[in-house]
Amino acid sequence: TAAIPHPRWRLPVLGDVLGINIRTPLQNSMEIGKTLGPIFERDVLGNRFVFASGADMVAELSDESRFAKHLAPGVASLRELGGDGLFTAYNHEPNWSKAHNLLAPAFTKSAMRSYHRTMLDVAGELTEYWDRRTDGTPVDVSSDMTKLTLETIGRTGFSYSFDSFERSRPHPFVQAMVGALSHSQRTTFVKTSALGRLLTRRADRRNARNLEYLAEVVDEVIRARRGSGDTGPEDLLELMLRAAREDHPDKIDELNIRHQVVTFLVAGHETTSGALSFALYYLSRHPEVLAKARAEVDEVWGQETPEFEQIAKLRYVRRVLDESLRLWPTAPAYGREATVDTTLVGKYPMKVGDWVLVLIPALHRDPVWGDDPEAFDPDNFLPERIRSRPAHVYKPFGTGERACIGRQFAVHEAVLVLGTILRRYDIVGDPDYQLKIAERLTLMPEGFTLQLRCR
Ligand code: MNH
Repeated sequence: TAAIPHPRWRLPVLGDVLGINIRTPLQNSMEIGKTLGPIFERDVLGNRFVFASGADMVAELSDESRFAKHLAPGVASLRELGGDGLFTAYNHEPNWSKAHNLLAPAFTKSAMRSYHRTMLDVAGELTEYWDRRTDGTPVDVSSDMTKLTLETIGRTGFSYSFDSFERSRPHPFVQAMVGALSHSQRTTFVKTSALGRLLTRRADRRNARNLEYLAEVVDEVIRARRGSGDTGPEDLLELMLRAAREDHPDKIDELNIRHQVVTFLVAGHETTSGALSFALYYLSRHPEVLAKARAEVDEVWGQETPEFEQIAKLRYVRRVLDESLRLWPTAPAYGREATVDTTLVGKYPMKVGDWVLVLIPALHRDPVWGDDPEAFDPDNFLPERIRSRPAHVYKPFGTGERACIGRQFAVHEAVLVLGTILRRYDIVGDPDYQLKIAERLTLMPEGFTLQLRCR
């Protein structure tokens, strides 16, 4: 067995305080990993964290007969918001399998086909909105991608519109959600001490107001449906309400339905928005990639409105998305716990319940990705290159039974939107912009703007 390395300067009580920035814990961990290697530990105010990112380690951690999802502290504190909803449920909670079974039909290929029209409509609203901004005024990419993805999940999942493109400011749902995610990220560790709990009281009160507001929006979404008669359109909400009406064995109660609604409204848009924003950033920085992607859209779509099948035919655009999620997986870490006493890569003993965090951006820079893993290269996802790498080295959507249920949804939406933008606009990034990444459990480029011109 081997010792797990940790930073050199370690204080009693405070732990590894050097290099801590509560606003960018993920980027700090990546920095530390550069010197400490593919497995290391950090002590944050007396809380021990092990980060693992070696390809061999993550392959083992993906073995569902030895490991399972672990709710790491930053995610566990989101239970205030998501309760035992799909994302924040503990593995043993009965509502996880019930909701998973109930909602699985909403994530099949035929379900994706049924969302296609709505996704096109929302992309159309984005271009209408952007067409009015082709006079050289820069558009704030993350903010507009968030309008788009929130609108898409609202309408496809709940037949509810946030009227995002009619607003000049983000919908208050977005502000409250960003507040809640940031609060959870910033206060999780501080709260392990009595002093910390005292210090966060003000922020806690603000957070309580955010949570209350989010709950009101969920109420409103459900009320809007109830008002529309007995059965609504075949969407996520209808699947849950119908199960309750028909006394289905997997039915979930009212409280859990609320947890699922807020879970999908948050999980269903925040990460996709970041993914689109990073992809647009890289496209604006790599003219040769942009030209190739656009040529593909012109060839496959021409001037027609794309049919469902024509989205997946944008193979190169898909590789741009995959490569963006390689460099900046927007849900950048997930927890895995041992379900049996075991030894990780033959060196690090783990008892049942011991857990590690998979640091996805570091895994995505493992030597298996070649000798310049920082370089943006969509060809990393050519089929022959994928085949030449071991399995389990690409995990933007997590792993196993608790992996992302919305993966196909996100990919269909993102490729559709990138194709739409590339076909319609010349996009010009600010040449002086330095990529800066905001963290609020998820990752998002901050302050990234584009200038648009209709082609
Ligand atoms: Mn998503 C779980 C990443 C889009 C709904 N998602 C996860 C996990 C990752 C993830 C990683 C696993 C977390 C863990 O192990 O703790 N998700 C993404 C990314 C995108 C994304 C990078 C976009 C890009 N996710 C979406 C969309 C939806 C969605 C879109 C819904 C429409 N995700 C979920 C849900 C879970 C999840 C729900 C929890 C699944 C479960 O545990 O059963």
